Amino acid sequence: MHPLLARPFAVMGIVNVTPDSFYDGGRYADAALAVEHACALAAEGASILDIGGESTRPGAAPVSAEEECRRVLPVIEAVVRKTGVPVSVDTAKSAVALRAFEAGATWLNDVSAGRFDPALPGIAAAGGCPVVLMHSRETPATMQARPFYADVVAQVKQELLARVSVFTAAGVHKDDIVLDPGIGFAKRLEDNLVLLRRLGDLVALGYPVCVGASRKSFVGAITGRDKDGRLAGSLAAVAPAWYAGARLFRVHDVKETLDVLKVLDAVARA
Ligand code: HH2
Repeated sequence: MHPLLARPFAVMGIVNVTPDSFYDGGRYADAALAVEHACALAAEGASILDIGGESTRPGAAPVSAEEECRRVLPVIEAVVRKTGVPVSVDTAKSAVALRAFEAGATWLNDVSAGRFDPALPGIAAAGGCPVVLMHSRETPATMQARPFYADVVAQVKQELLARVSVFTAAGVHKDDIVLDPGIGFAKRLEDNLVLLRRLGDLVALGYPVCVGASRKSFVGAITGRDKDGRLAGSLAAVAPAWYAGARLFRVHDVKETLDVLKVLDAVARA
């Protein structure tokens, strides 16, 4: 297991080099601003920085590999040089992952878990790095049209394990796999809530679990807040996930999330 995942908790800071991400779209589309933001998240205590160049919000327009590379590569290079904090590339494209590894990324975070690009598992295996496999269905354009599960926990587990098989068959070591339930991806409100409440079932598969609930619309649906007012609700979602055994939290708000995790951990150790 990667040392970062052996800790009681770790925070993955989100760096979206995009014009259209659901929360911070356009804020860090400029490379210099994205690097500055990443350095700030590193200074706040992020254990890893997740750099992405394509929004995956519901209905987002797809981006070419060339455009994604143009956005993320200079940011990855500079962040690796300046922070020394590990960088993951948030991409579903093998061409982007390959070039991101060359630029210094040492983790792969794939919201499609290899469904969009059959070459990705092989590139991940060659990279020999940890891979976050996130659950979703269909594509960002269609995933929220009619999501339905008879038993969301059982189906997410089953569908993720099928993706694990594809990655291990391509040569990815089991110890390098991290699972993510994909909060907000092809999920109804109740699906997100049940997945958080029963996250222990996913943890019980034996893989480290990453959770990304930060500022997502399910928090808004419950609290009635727009994306700028969802910090407290997002922090609340960290607690059940951590109690269930999730250890990696993908968030926009690093220092606040770390404060929550430090208190949860201190209470658990008392
Ligand atoms: N959520 C988003 C993107 N990547 N990766 C993992 N592993 N888990 C997640 O929950 C997850 C993810 C969506 O959030 P964000 O990057 O802030 O928005 P956008 O996709 O609009 O850029």
